[in-house]
Amino acid sequence: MTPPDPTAAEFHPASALDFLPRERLRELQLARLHQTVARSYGRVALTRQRMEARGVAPDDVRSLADLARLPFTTKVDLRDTYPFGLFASPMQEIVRLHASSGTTGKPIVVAYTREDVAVWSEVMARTFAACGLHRGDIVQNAYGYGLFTGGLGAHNGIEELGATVIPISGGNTERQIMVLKDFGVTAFCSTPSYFLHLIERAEELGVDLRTLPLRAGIFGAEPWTDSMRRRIEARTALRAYDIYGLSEIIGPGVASECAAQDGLHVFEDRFYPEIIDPETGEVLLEGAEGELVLTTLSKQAMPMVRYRTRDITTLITEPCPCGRTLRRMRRVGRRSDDMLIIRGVNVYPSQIEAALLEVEGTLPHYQLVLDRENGLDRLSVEVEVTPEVFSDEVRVLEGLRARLAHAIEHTVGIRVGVRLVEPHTIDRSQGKANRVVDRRRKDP
Ligand code: DLL
Repeated sequence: MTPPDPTAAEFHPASALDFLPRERLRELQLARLHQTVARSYGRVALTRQRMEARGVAPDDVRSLADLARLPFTTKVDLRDTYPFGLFASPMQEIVRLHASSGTTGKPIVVAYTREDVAVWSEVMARTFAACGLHRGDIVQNAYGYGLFTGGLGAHNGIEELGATVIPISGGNTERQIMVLKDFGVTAFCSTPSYFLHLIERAEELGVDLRTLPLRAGIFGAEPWTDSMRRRIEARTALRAYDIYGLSEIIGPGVASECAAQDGLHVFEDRFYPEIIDPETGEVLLEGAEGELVLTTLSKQAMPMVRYRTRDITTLITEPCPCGRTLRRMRRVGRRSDDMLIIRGVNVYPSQIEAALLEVEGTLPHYQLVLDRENGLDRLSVEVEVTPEVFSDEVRVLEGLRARLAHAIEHTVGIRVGVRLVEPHTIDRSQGKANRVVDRRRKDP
């Protein structure tokens, strides 16, 4: 692969930051880290209390390694200080609020100053540029607009890049397909699960996506697998890129794949990544798998020091063929809190997805159903089959079911029940897919 020329006309100027020499990048990181820690210490009561309790002051941070001396911030801290307790700017300087709906109770509220919005647009422009987009591209943005950061985050980035944005938001799949066909769309943004749903609907309507100019899919906001990517790419003419981010840090725009499609470059000049042992909180050696911890390096309204994402990944330090000097992270397949323990074995939804996709004849629409029987957790997998397979004989279906059960057992190490269901029985989400249905009644 020839590294792109950052001075080329179609390149967004901010992308030059992706190619800084590592030494220069480290200087920038350290200078910005000082500012962030001082700002958070000076303006956020929780940070000050925690740092004082540990006996560290902002001046004690002299190198990037000193970051490890600072306390973590967690989702619980955001809940406890709901709604505005971690803001470091007065409301007069805050131009935008977003919120992420937690699974329980109150959402988490995040804030942006005008400068924060500009940085967000910049990292999103770099994201799209890394995925090969430029001026002249027509981008259909089907991430949800609203309190979710996906819609507006991508929107600003597409405009910043100078490409054309179609702010269609999520849902109304038939209208999405009409716009895709009629507007000459070259790139599509949504969750991967929603795009799969769109592919399926297009096939039912007799629209062949392969004949359209659509050449890139910018997918993220939920875990997906390489097998899912291959399925998407095989049924369209596009290349599917993975992008990663979270509201607490900025929204989308934390990390992005590039043409190599092999790990996501972290925009390290804006967000400093560490990998820790989720049990002990210790920083792990380079190349080890663990929980991703992020420190924002230029956020004004809500600086985050050592935020524990719960996302499990690995940092890749080897140079990337694309020429970017930014380190990469492996795609996030699981979170430390989405593990199910079934008969003593740890099971992650993404492992089940990978196993299902090894077998032909299913649609990658699936759900894990948790039940409790005689005090024991039981997991079964409901998976939709393709319309062609569904109309086959019982014997064929039984063969498929057995192959799926075998593939899952091979991957996760335990036998789980597999139920084949008709096409369209599993709920389609416009945004993040809900993979786990918990039907366990609390034991009396
Ligand atoms: O999902 C921001 C986003 C929007 C990212 C659009 C990418 C595209 P939240 O709603 O706060 O923010 O959810 C963040 O989603 O901690 C991960 O667990 C998960 N997640 C996000 N991107 C990916 C990805 C947005 N590419 C949480 N792969 C994160 C796996 C992802 N998980």
